[in-house]
Amino acid sequence: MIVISNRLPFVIQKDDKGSTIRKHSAGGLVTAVAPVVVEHNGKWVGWPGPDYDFGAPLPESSPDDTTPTAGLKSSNVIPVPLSPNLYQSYYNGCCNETFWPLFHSMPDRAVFSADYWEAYVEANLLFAKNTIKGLDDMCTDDEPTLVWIHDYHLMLAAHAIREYAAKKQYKIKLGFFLHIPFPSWDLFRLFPWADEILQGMLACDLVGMHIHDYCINFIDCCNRRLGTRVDSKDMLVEHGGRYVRVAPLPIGIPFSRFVSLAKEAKRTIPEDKKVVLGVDRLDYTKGLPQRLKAFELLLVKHPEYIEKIELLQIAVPSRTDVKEYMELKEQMDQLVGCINGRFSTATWSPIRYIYGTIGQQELAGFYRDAAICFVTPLRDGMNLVAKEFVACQINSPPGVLIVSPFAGAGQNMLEALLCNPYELTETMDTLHRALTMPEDERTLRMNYLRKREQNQDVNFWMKSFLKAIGRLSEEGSPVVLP
Ligand code: ADQ
Repeated sequence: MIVISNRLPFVIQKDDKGSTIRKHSAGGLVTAVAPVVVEHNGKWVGWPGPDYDFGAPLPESSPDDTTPTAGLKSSNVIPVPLSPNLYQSYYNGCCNETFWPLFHSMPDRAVFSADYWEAYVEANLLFAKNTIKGLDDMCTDDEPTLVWIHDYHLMLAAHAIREYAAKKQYKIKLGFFLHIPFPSWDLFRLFPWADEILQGMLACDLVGMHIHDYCINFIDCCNRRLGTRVDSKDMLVEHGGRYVRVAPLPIGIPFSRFVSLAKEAKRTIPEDKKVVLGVDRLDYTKGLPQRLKAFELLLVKHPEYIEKIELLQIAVPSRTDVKEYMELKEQMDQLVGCINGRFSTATWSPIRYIYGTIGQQELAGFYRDAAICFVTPLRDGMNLVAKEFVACQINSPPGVLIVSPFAGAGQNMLEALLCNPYELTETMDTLHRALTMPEDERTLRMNYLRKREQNQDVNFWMKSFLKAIGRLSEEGSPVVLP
């Protein structure tokens, strides 16, 4: 198995003494996929971070490393060299300023630049070339090698890998998973190089996305832009004499790890306090200003909550060198200041705002002790925070999850309360409903939510992906399209 992602599962950094070390990247993807790469002696291809000097030996994991990447030897890792200029135009430019807003249905924020696109093509080719090095080491005559490409950073990488494997007669299976939404045809067609993107993704055998709607959008775009024959019922696209399977494969979280963390975490919120919790990267897709405004409206319309509840918003700094993100930071600082200035009393402030990363143990404590988790993105591929919250709800009676229908999580966490974050009154009313929900209803809803996340955790997701791509090879003969 070869996994390709924009970043390696750890960042290579210099410590105080100038030695190169690995800094583990936490996250469900790494937790689930790294052990499989280790078990099968596979490889992980990705950018190692700006501190790594190319050609220098890669650091091995330290003997006391207990993270999921500890078993990845340097021979299992292929770092992709990207110059600072290339990284700027490919990552900050094309990925963050073009694809991120466009795929989140915010075309007004998207920058369409030929220079960014050129950098994207070049970077994808570099990822492909480095993957090819791994193929030479790994491909045998027996089992096909699985090449698993992750996310919108690498939508063009598959084509060159497929061509090379065909030339060398290597048996491979190419899978792609998109972690963000796939937009509708009306939006996707705005991208000037849309054909190349679709063809790049169709160079795979399997294209996985979080939910059915994104898959249907993708299939529709293939049909309307490329004129390919598609079967929307069986989710197949015919391309270059092959059939590409498109599958909804909703990602899960390491459920039992979050339960253990929640069991061990210290109390974070006093028992007599009701906290509404928000945890997000500081990103304009997460609907943070709307969330603060809905909370403000609640205090106006329901003054009985004054001095009784608190909104605890934890926001991780993200993409801090992109202009839109700097502006959002300023907007949040102002809003928090205004609302706190307006409602604070001598002993209480309505909003506690943490701008920073917190450790997973402490985070699990907040998830466990909060009365409500307030997840209101304007658009979100899935949203793991909603899932982590329910995993950590081990206290009785439990809290309430509110989630936006515009997140993938809103489509399959059916027992959560849904609210449209664009509509402040509806959001405020939903918050009020959650704060006054009877205990038995909270328990019933939370039990269902927790059961589903426990059954469909991140390992389930990974196995589902592997099964879906394996099924293709079992079928062998092409499927007849209507
Ligand atoms: P993200 O946009 O990063 O992921 P999300 O799914 O919410 O969004 O994951 C955020 C992660 O960061 C969570 O695991 C959370 O615990 C962590 N986190 C958030 N705030 C934190 C803080 N202050 N301190 C520490 N940790 C914090 C993309 C897509 C999503 C999709 C995922 C996975 O945008 O839609 O769900 O990939 O496919």
